[in-house]
Amino acid sequence: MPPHGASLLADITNDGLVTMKDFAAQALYWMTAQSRQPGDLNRDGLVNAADLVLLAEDWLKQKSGPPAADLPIEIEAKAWDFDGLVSKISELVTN
Ligand SMILES: [Ca+2]
Repeated sequence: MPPHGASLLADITNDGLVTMKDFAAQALYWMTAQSRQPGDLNRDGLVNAADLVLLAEDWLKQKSGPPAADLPIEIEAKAWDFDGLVSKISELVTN
Protein backbone atom coordinates (compact mmCIF):
# COMPACT_ATOMS: atom_id res chain seq x y z
CA MET A 1 0.00 0.00 0.00
CA PRO A 2 1.47 3.36 -0.90
CA PRO A 3 2.38 5.61 1.98
CA HIS A 4 0.11 8.42 3.03
CA GLY A 5 0.31 11.30 0.56
CA ALA A 6 1.31 9.21 -2.46
CA SER A 7 -0.46 10.42 -5.56
CA LEU A 8 -0.99 7.03 -7.20
CA LEU A 9 -3.14 4.50 -5.39
CA ALA A 10 -1.61 1.55 -7.24
CA ASP A 11 2.02 2.60 -6.67
CA ILE A 12 2.50 -0.17 -4.12
CA THR A 13 6.30 -0.06 -4.34
CA ASN A 14 6.33 3.74 -3.98
CA ASP A 15 8.76 4.32 -6.86
CA GLY A 16 6.53 6.84 -8.63
CA LEU A 17 5.42 4.46 -11.37
CA VAL A 18 2.77 1.74 -11.67
CA THR A 19 4.48 -1.19 -13.37
CA MET A 20 5.02 -4.94 -13.16
CA LYS A 21 6.73 -4.37 -9.81
CA ASP A 22 3.42 -3.20 -8.36
CA PHE A 23 1.56 -6.04 -10.02
CA ALA A 24 4.05 -8.52 -8.55
CA ALA A 25 3.65 -6.97 -5.11
CA GLN A 26 -0.10 -7.30 -5.40
CA ALA A 27 0.14 -10.86 -6.71
CA LEU A 28 2.13 -11.91 -3.65
CA TYR A 29 -0.98 -11.33 -1.54
CA TRP A 30 -3.52 -12.54 -4.12
CA MET A 31 -6.70 -13.82 -2.46
CA THR A 32 -5.21 -13.21 0.96
CA ALA A 33 -7.65 -11.95 3.56
CA GLN A 34 -5.89 -9.80 6.11
CA SER A 35 -6.09 -6.19 7.12
CA ARG A 36 -3.51 -3.62 5.97
CA GLN A 37 -1.73 -5.67 3.32
CA PRO A 38 0.01 -4.44 0.18
CA GLY A 39 -2.18 -4.75 -2.86
CA ASP A 40 -5.48 -4.33 -1.03
CA LEU A 41 -6.12 -1.08 -2.85
CA ASN A 42 -9.78 -0.71 -1.89
CA ARG A 43 -8.93 -1.63 1.71
CA ASP A 44 -11.69 -4.16 2.17
CA GLY A 45 -9.33 -6.74 3.68
CA LEU A 46 -9.07 -9.02 0.64
CA VAL A 47 -6.73 -8.81 -2.36
CA ASN A 48 -8.86 -9.80 -5.33
CA ALA A 49 -10.05 -8.75 -8.78
CA ALA A 50 -11.49 -5.49 -7.45
CA ASP A 51 -7.97 -4.47 -6.43
CA LEU A 52 -6.55 -5.62 -9.75
CA VAL A 53 -9.04 -3.32 -11.51
CA LEU A 54 -7.76 -0.39 -9.45
CA LEU A 55 -4.18 -1.30 -10.34
CA ALA A 56 -5.10 -1.51 -14.02
CA GLU A 57 -6.64 1.98 -13.87
CA ASP A 58 -3.26 3.39 -12.81
CA TRP A 59 -1.25 1.10 -15.13
CA LEU A 60 1.94 2.81 -16.43
CA LYS A 61 1.01 6.11 -14.82
CA GLN A 62 3.60 8.06 -12.95
CA LYS A 63 3.21 10.69 -10.29
CA SER A 64 3.98 14.26 -11.24
CA GLY A 65 7.63 15.19 -11.38
CA PRO A 66 10.45 12.89 -12.32
CA PRO A 67 10.25 9.29 -11.10
CA ALA A 68 12.64 8.38 -8.35
CA ALA A 69 14.80 6.46 -10.81
CA ASP A 70 15.51 9.66 -12.80
CA LEU A 71 16.56 11.81 -9.89
CA PRO A 72 20.28 12.56 -9.76
CA ILE A 73 22.30 10.41 -7.42
CA GLU A 74 25.43 11.77 -5.80
CA ILE A 75 28.33 9.35 -5.63
CA GLU A 76 31.26 10.24 -3.43
CA ALA A 77 34.52 8.37 -3.01
CA LYS A 78 37.62 9.08 -0.95
CA ALA A 79 41.03 7.50 -1.31
CA TRP A 80 44.32 7.82 0.56
CA ASP A 81 47.73 7.35 -0.94
CA PHE A 82 50.91 6.28 0.90
CA ASP A 83 51.62 9.87 1.96
CA GLY A 84 48.22 10.19 3.53
CA LEU A 85 47.01 12.55 0.84
CA VAL A 86 43.27 12.38 0.52
CA SER A 87 41.57 12.45 -2.85
CA LYS A 88 37.86 13.03 -3.03
CA ILE A 89 35.72 12.50 -6.07
CA SER A 90 32.09 13.57 -6.26
CA GLU A 91 29.86 12.87 -9.20
CA LEU A 92 26.21 13.44 -9.97
CA VAL A 93 24.74 10.61 -11.99
CA THR A 94 21.36 10.45 -13.69
CA ASN A 95 19.81 7.62 -15.64
CA1 LIG B 1 -9.46 -5.44 -1.66
